[in-house]
Amino acid sequence: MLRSIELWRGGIDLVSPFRTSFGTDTSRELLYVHAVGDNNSGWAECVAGTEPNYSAEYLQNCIEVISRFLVPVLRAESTAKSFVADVAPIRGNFMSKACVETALLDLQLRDQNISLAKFLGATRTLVPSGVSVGIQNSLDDLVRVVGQYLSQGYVRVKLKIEPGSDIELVRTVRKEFGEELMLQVDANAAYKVSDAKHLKKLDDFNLLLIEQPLPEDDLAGHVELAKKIQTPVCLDESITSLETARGAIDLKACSIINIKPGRVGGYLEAKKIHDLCLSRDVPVWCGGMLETGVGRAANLALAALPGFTLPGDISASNRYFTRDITPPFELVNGHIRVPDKPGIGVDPLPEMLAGFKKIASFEIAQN
Ligand code: SMG
Ligand code: MG
Repeated sequence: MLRSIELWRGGIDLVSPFRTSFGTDTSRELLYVHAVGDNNSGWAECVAGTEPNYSAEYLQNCIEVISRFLVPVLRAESTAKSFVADVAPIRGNFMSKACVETALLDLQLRDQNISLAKFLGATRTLVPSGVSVGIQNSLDDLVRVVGQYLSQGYVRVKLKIEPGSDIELVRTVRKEFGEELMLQVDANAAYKVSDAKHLKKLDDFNLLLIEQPLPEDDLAGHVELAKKIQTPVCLDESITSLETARGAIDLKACSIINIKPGRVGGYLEAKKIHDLCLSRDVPVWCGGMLETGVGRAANLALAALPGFTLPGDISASNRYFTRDITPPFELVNGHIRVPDKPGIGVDPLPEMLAGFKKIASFEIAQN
């Protein structure tokens, strides 16, 4: 039985600034939802950023949505599945919904003594690890940073690009590290469909994919672009549900999908998108939102499913933080181990949680 929902707020510095086409992050504001039951409790991390730049959602707004609209639908017997059904009439707000859903799922799986990986249908115990490289100040810096990551064992590199900082970056990294390197780019919606001719220059570099070149609502633009370039188009921001995934595949707006549970309302929806993509031969991979160990643990469970045939953006803890909130996730030959303990399989370390503030606690009515 669910007894209460707590909201915990904190923050953590990144080891180095992370620059994308929409801005630079030097730290991560954090919101955890803690679902407290009779015998166990579940944890989840909200993936929303401080500002509405990756998507319309942002952290302060998630606190409002969770407190005002999501917690009130909860009952003592709520499960992740019943919660998803109960919040269906509430539009959007996928990151808020995902966070509450995941905390409930973690609680119920701990009660049932089942790991999230097992519950979702994982087929692997190790997940190949890619790394997302932010826009650097110079090509020399880029080569140095990529070289460092490769020496640590990352099996795939993603370069953030934006207009004015794109073809040369890819050319330089290809030249320096060779044809064998698994390489892809992410534009975070920074281009227009009229840039197709320019983006076609990327075709020379044998990239795995280009991620979210155009704005999230420009599906028609992605259809047109995908016809004009050879580099496979992958969607991230545009995919917010099973329905948008199906639409994008049917329309041929993309041939690969980045699945982020936080962006699609949670792990149950993420699993449905995975199943659809598997049945349609659309490769998927697990994205990242600079999560701490709480969010990373759950993503590892998802990335262990059979349709995740491309390495994702789940890097080791030390790529992000000097000290993670959970025991650190480490690279082992370019892979990260999938947690096998019940639920998400990790807890925030008490000494790290001590730096957080419990900003709200909601009692759930008991029948
Ligand atoms: O978690 O390693 C990570 C970050 C991966 O590049 C990454 N995420 O668009 O895919 C993406 C970005 C979104 C987050 S930018 C703050
Ligand atoms: Mg992306």
